[in-house]
Amino acid sequence: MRLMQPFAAQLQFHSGLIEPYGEKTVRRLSDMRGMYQDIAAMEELIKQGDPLLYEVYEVDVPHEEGQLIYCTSIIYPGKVGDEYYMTKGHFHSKESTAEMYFSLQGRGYLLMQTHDGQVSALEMVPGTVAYIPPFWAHRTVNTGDEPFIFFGVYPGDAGHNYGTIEERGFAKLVVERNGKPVLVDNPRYHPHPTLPRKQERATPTLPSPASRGGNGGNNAQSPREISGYREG
Ligand code: S6P
Ligand code: ZN
Repeated sequence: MRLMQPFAAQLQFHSGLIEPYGEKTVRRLSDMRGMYQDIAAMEELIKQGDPLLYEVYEVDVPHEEGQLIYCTSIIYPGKVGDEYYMTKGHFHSKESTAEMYFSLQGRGYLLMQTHDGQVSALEMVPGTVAYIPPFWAHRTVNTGDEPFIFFGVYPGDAGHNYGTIEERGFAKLVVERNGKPVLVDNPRYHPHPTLPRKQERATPTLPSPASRGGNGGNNAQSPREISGYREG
């Protein structure tokens, strides 16, 4: 690994812009074909102008072991049918790598799941610092009416595996019911075929009381810091 010089970037909390950035990813609805339930609503929105769903600004750091990649994600408000705008979602290619998300603006949910069927949904509001442990796929959802902006940092050699989520989907969807976000089962979810399934449980609504003690012995959550549920 070559010796790098220390550097800093400037992050605007209100817009999510981080400068200088090395790469900007832009995802429109047409990049998300197959990921929303209401295909007719999706095709109609694409026809009407193909809305911008989210952008990611990534600082220029080598994608190699030992480095830390950092970036901001900006998910715009909106829905496709009754499903909120969301990211594609991915596992890290090197699944033993973790990630942290620091929520800056707006509100939303961080959906996570493992290959063996465990599911987690954490509410994200400004100030929430969420930890995505190794082996958890992750997707973020904007459930508010303003941009949902968060800062993320992850190992340089993590890489991104989108294919598994493209094929199998997420076990849970975040949809609007009576003006509120609710977590429901994804009827089109294809569980991993070779792994034993967790027993099905009733799907709670969001937000629900925080579940405790299921995060590997970390008891540091206060009632204000976390709202969501975890299955498995
Ligand atoms: C990268 C990290 C985020 C996402 C971004 C967009 O490991 O989790 O920067 O890349 O939020 O989501 P996605 O699923 O399209 O990469
Ligand atoms: Zn990630």
